Amino acid sequence: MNKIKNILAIAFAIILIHSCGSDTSIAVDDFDHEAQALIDNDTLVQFLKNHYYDTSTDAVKALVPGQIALQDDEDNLKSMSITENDIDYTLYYYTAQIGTPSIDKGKPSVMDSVFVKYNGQRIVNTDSISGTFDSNNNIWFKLNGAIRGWAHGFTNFKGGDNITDNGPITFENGGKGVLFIPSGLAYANFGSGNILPNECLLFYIDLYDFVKDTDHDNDGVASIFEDPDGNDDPRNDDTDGDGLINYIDRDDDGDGVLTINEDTNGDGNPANDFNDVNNPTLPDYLNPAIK
Ligand SMILES: [Ca+2]
Ligand SMILES: [Ca+2]
Ligand SMILES: [Ca+2]
Ligand SMILES: [Ca+2]
Repeated sequence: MNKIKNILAIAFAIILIHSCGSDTSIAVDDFDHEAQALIDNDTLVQFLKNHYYDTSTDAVKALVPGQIALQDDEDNLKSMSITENDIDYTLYYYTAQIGTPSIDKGKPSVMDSVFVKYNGQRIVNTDSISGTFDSNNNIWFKLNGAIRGWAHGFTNFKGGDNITDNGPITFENGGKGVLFIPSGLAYANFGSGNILPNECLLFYIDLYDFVKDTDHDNDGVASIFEDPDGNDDPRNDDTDGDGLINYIDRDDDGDGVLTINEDTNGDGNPANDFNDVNNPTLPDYLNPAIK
């Protein structure tokens, strides 16, 4: 299983990969991201008032009499508050199906790898949608490498059942919906390809499958749990200060013993071994005093 996870972890990620950790980090430029977040939210709210979800074609369309605007569709349109780089964003998502798999693994975390179908479109002003700028079917993504709107958005859906039978890869009963993403959780003030700076995006998504508790470095601690500072973001934790973030560091405390081998009780989980009487709440794999 670990081998499979490792293969999935290196699956490539086309254009969605470059939102964070690059040289052009959002945090260091002098653009007013806070003001843009407010503008984006106004844009999205207006858009949601002007459009509805056509269940017969699974498409977002301009509002017509007799239909319920997305903004008023309380059963299916939800939002989530997300703070990134100290700025508060609101991500909206429409749930056509949460997912009803026969084997229920729950929902992916922001660090998991997902197998998806998607179709991305730009929200142009508040009243129109661009053509597709990017789409794909049957492709793996690492959510922590995708735009943040994806990482958070997919956590609201469940994977489906693989019913492939000597034919094309086929899934059923997976999550299906639409993400409405503010620019700050997408390509921000840089844009990308056909996406203009500060443009909000819409993604039709199908979540076919995901690797529950994806473990990028195969050290026995799932990436989502390699978060010792407890801020729900494993992308900022580097216990030994060696420049390798813990979730891709196989020796997290830099003591020369691989994390996977700091498993005294041998249960396959290095996170529940505590052998330092002077520091009984610090797991050995994060404690360089215990090798
Ligand atoms: Ca953290
Ligand atoms: Ca690690
Ligand atoms: Ca170690
Ligand atoms: Ca253990």
